Amino acid sequence: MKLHTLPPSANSHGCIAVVKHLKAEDKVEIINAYGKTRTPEFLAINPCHTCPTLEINDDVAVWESNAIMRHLATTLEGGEDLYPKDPIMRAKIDMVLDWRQTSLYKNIPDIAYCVFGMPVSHEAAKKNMKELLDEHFPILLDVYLKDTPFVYSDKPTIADLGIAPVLTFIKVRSKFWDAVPDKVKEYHSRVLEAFPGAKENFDMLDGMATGYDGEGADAEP
Ligand SMILES: N[C@@H](CCC(=O)N[C@@H](CS)C(=O)NCC(=O)O)C(=O)O
Repeated sequence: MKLHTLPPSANSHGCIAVVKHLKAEDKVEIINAYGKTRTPEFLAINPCHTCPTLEINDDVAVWESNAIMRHLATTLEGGEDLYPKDPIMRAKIDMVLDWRQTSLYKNIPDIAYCVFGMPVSHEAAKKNMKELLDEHFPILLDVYLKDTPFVYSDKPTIADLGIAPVLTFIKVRSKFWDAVPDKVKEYHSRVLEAFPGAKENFDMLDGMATGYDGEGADAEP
């Protein structure tokens, strides 16, 4: 299989971490697709032009990070650890991965995409941060992490790999990061530290986020 990634991108991080954690680099070639996602060759594989993209074979490719993490964890040896087969546990992990896409992530672009030189609304960023603080972090801490160090689990799963790398984006605005509850910060570190194989990728985004000094970098949340 071939995994097309953007190395500093949180959306690629979970998939890279799964491959490295399962020591499956001989079965999954990790490719840097920076600057290539709009080329005819890439669009022929994934018309949505997004990374991560997994080429399963010459005829089949899938995209969307959660779908890829699930496929890797169900097909690679040892993957059950990261995506347990128990149907109830799997339903919870799937629910949290959907929450990541539909509730958590939509608050990130206006907070952080200025780091990529993209236009953002600073007003929307404040509104998004308030939503994270008032609604989504309480759900994360008081529901998903209520009794366990990882999402519904004593061991990290792909649900944690969906969430934690995204949180790094908040560091683009240092005062926003200061406002993040300590327990969320501790969870963020706990997950990233559980996947040392992807440290290089996690650090790339962290460096970009903490190094940002453009407009909005010192805005109050
Ligand atoms: N919902 C998608 C988002 C993927 C996505 O937006 N990827 C961006 C980078 S963060 C990308 O590949 N952009 C390149 C392009 O659109 O050309 C996922 O979870 O995989």
